[in-house]
Amino acid sequence: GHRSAILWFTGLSGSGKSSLANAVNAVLFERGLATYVLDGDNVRHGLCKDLGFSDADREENIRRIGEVAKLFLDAGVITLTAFVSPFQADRDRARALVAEGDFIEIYCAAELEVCEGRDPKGLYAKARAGVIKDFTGISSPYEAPLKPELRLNTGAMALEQSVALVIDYLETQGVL
Ligand code: GGZ
Repeated sequence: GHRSAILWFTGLSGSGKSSLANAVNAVLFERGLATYVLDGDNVRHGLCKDLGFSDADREENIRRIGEVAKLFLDAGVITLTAFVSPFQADRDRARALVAEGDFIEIYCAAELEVCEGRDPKGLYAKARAGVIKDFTGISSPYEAPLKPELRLNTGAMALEQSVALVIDYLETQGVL
């Protein structure tokens, strides 16, 4: 059968969250499902444009995203979120908004060295130089998920392999 769910991707900047969420989204779209990707591009420029990257602002960012994802879930949309979401407590609060099984935490577990090596936007270099403060992995913590539904080494695996593992998981859980 088909059912709605929240696919919550978490990981460092450059870990491949957005790429993976968008690639999974493309597969679901091909299957004719109602889906939506929430990411920094459509959330931090609008709903959360008043927020920065202090711990408190990240907490509020994730709180709002969790509430929006819950609304999309209620509307029957498979919702994919791609945010660093570095704090376990904030992810747990988002999880607690919905029924057990509807929240699928997917840890994009690329090593810091790999993410920093990619540095497509030069943000790690700026963080190392102290130009950007409170940068996750450099000057702000990342709490690795304790019990994610899926842990993918997105630093080593090909994108298509990660996509296949997510799709397989959704099939075993009856989402697809
Ligand atoms: C982490 C930052 C920061 C700081 C700007 N720390 O690779 P990106 O660019 O596209 O993804 C990062 C994004 C993180 O925003 P989130 O809303 O996902 O963060 S959180 O869940 O913690 O609220 C990065 C960019 O914004 N960025 N400054 N200081 N990432």
